Amino acid sequence: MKIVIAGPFGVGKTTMVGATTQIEPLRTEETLTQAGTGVDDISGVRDKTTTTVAIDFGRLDLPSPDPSRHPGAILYLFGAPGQDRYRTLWNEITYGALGILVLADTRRLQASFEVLDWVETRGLPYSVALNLFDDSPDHSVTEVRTALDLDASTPLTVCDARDSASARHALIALVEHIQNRVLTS
Ligand SMILES: Nc1nc2c(ncn2[C@@H]2O[C@H](COP(=O)(O)OP(=O)(O)O)[C@@H](O)[C@H]2O)c(=O)[nH]1
Ligand SMILES: [Mg+2]
Repeated sequence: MKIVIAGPFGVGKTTMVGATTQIEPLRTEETLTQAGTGVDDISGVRDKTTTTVAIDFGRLDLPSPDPSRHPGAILYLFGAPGQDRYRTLWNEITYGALGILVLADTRRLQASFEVLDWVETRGLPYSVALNLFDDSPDHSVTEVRTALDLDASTPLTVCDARDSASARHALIALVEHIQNRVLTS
């Protein structure tokens, strides 16, 4: 399954691919420079020193806990670059994808709106994972669901993108959502 991990700049996409992949991840990080000043919105992520300029890529083998009900899946993970100026690339990256995991950050929920709007236009199954940071405001999942105007059927999980089990859990929620959509269509 090709899965795209989307979300605003600095939300933890590269971190999540790195935490879950079982192969050496492909990374395309470059140092943030003055050239991005006034172009890229780094508000709220001031400690960030590098940025993804093309894609992150990783692979995760997810054996089924119950093969009689669900087949297992091999996930090919494509992390998208976060900045708006890569929008054309976002369209390319989703080509052939079966689903999108949108990472969101409660410190900057607004930044996820635009990504979610774009994801809606792709018409692919998607789920949302809140990546918790140490200074994330304490909002309930229900409040976030309302703020992001998510459909009741859209999975919303909470994760720590640095933690492989937690990040994996967010990906499994998406895979199950995709499989359920296939089974019910
Ligand atoms: N505290 C905390 N920091 C995180 C978490 N996920 C990512 N980070 C840090 O946030 C920064 C931005 O993450 P990155 O994966 O590069 O974001 P991307 O722009 O979405 O690819 C990095 O310095 C990460 O180490 C998290 O769950 N908790
Ligand atoms: Mg990145």
